[in-house]
Amino acid sequence: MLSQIARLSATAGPSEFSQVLDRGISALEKEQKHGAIAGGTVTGGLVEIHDYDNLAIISDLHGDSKTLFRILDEINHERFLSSARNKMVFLGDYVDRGSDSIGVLYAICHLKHAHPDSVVLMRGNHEAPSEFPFPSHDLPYSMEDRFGAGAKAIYGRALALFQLLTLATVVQGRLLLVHGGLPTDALGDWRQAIATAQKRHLQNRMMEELLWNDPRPLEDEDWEPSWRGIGRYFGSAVTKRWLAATDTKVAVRGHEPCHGYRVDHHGMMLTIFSCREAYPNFGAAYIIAGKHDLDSVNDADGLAKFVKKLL
Ligand SMILES: [Mn+2]
Repeated sequence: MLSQIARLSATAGPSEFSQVLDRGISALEKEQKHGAIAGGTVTGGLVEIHDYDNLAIISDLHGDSKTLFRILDEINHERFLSSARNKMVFLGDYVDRGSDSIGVLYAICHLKHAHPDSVVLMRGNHEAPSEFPFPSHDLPYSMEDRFGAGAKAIYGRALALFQLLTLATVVQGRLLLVHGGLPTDALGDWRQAIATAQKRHLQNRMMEELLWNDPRPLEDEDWEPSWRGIGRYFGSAVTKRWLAATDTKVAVRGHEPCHGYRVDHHGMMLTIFSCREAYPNFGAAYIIAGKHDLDSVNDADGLAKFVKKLL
């Protein structure tokens, strides 16, 4: 059965879609102002979750609303999100490549507005500031296609939404969540660095590396240039430093298609990917686990037990 959000998103016209975007924006502005969601803190681009019952992690969607709606269905999202003690974290890359970026944007804004304390929306490199190069940013064209003359204003609202998205999420004592990877520059005050990365993205590399980096099996150096032409490939020493600084056990990220999930950096890093429309040769998966289960997770292989692959 098609969920209610699926039906609403498929029929939304320009004014209804703008309204949903604006509701997502105001929910994000509110939590920035309060500096908090239930059981956690919000400091600029950083969300820290201290107190929760269950955690779901959904990774790159790339306009694949069909897979998103299947995942939401499997999680029984209405029930899951009705408790502010349950957290659903999205790792970013909502748009581009798939056929329904608009449906995915509609869904995440709708969910954030309806359940502001339960939903964390992170930023992917496809939601980066416009100063960064987009290799394949087709969102403006899909908007023009669907909304005609109103598309330009709506795209402007989407860019305003992107600026408010979270850059890193720490699940206390356990997980460090980012979209791309871990920054390679010397780690000073990491909270401050992430919190201000949006404001300072033209002055330092923090935002670029969080959104674009990829883990690689480098043992003799911290990083090497990325084939993406932006961001860096980083080695396990970088991951080890970040886990120690943030007092977490596993780093979780998306950004690269894989067969459900992939483990790197001697079990310190888990990659997860949640769409398949634009990547038919890979698998889609998500994570769902109770706090009790997560409290006993000490590495990526332990976390992988809670990866659910879509059949
Ligand atoms: Mn990405």
